Amino acid sequence: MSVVTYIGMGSNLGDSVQILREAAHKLAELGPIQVSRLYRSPPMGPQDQPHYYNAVVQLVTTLQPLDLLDQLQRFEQEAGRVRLRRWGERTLDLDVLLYADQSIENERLNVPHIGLLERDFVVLPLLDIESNLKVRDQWLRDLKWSQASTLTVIDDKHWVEK
Ligand code: A4P
Ligand code: MG
Repeated sequence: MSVVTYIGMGSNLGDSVQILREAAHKLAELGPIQVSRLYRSPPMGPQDQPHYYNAVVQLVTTLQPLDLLDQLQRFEQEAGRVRLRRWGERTLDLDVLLYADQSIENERLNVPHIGLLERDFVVLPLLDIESNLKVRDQWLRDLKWSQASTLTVIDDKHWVEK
């Protein structure tokens, strides 16, 4: 059975836009996708690292949660990801933000993704795709900073095809 999932994408090393574009193409091999606009955002965490490029992809897939995580981690490896420091720079970060309306807690996976509600670079792209999303009893569209944030829109929803 297919479920609707949302994947958060971030990159701040290498040719980030191209890396995110390739990641979206790989996600499209797992099922139908829709993409958010493309954003640039100041780093959360250590400030001595480049700005991030962020986007969200909605993926409809038959993969079970851990199988989906395996695929995301494979794509991260293929993008040459090296683990340097927590919240530090990376060529590609792919996070499972939402998996249907399920709550998942095990040693490999926490869904909804921890910190989702505090991160404008996750919430605003989610709202590009779906304006009716409720996470932990909170409507995303009602979050105060959902109108004004530190994000810059870099490109429209067609950035993956360019
Ligand atoms: N894991 C648990 N839950 C999940 C999930 N829902 N999705 C586990 C994906 N993975 C999940 O991840 C560490 C472990 O988390 C995985 O092995 C998986 O089993 P990681 O990607 O290797 O570690 P990380 O990403 O360095 O750590 P962390 O704490 O997850 O970092 P975040 O929270 O992803 O933050 N600033 C801006 N502006 N934009 C960004 O995108 N990203 C980060 C990374 C920091 N600052 C940023 C951005
Ligand atoms: Mg991650």
